[in-house]
Amino acid sequence: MTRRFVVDAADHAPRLEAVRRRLFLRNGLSLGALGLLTGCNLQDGDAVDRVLWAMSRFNDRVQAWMFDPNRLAPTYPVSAITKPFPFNAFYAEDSVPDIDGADWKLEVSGLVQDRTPWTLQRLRGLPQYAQITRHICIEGWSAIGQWSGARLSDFLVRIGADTRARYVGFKCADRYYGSLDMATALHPQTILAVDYGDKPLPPEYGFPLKVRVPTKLGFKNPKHVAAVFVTNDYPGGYWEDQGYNWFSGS
Ligand SMILES: Nc1nc2c(c(=O)[nH]1)N[C@H]1C(S)=C(S)[C@@H](COP(=O)(O)O)O[C@H]1N2
Ligand SMILES: [Mo]
Repeated sequence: MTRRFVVDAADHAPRLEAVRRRLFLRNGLSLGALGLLTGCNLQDGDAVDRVLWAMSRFNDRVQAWMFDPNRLAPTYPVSAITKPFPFNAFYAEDSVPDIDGADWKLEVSGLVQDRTPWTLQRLRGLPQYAQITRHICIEGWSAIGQWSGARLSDFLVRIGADTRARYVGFKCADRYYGSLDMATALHPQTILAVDYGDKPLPPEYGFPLKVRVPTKLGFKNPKHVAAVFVTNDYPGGYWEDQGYNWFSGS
């Protein structure tokens, strides 16, 4: 794969080689090591960009194939929880969406049997799981928090999702969007978090619903989720479409 890539792009070979090495470093890092990484954007020319995008998509497929659905992200004791937990979004904290939980509904679409929207109360009626896990942001910080909610896998079964489909996508109230491969969506630690600590998720951390995916980097954890859909068409994501690797996890 690597050799063919260099031959095809002979004109750009030296430069591509350097960028390739950088990309491999980024994608080859473990979640732990990624904590040390600061965000770097791919700022090269069009040709280089296209090859990099193709490679990043290729890496997604290899990583998904290597993903072990039984491997769990580390969990921590209550004493390890980071206080205060950091806020992060593509906007400042005073622009956090103001959502009324009473008339909020989670929309459901795509390859599912039952598209009835879900109320918060109904989501809370599914078996709830509490997890203390580490959130790792690609911008170079990490923090430990406790999130609780239903397993996304239980929810997918309840809506009659086609779990042979490739992706589960999410749309958020703040124009953010994202997606997971089906194996990660079905992972036992992937939850529809409605509580932070022992209280409902506060607005800044994603009220009323954050998809908490401890096997993935922070940007793969959409907050203020408004809609979920099941699809075979690659849905991308807010940061993924700007160059971050889609799989971004372990
Ligand atoms: N809706 C929405 N979800 C989002 C984001 C965002 O801007 N909007 N930012 C992502 C990123 S990059 C991070 S690190 C985490 C931050 O979550 P926190 O505020 O709970 O720390 O949310 C992720 N999910
Ligand atoms: Mo992030």
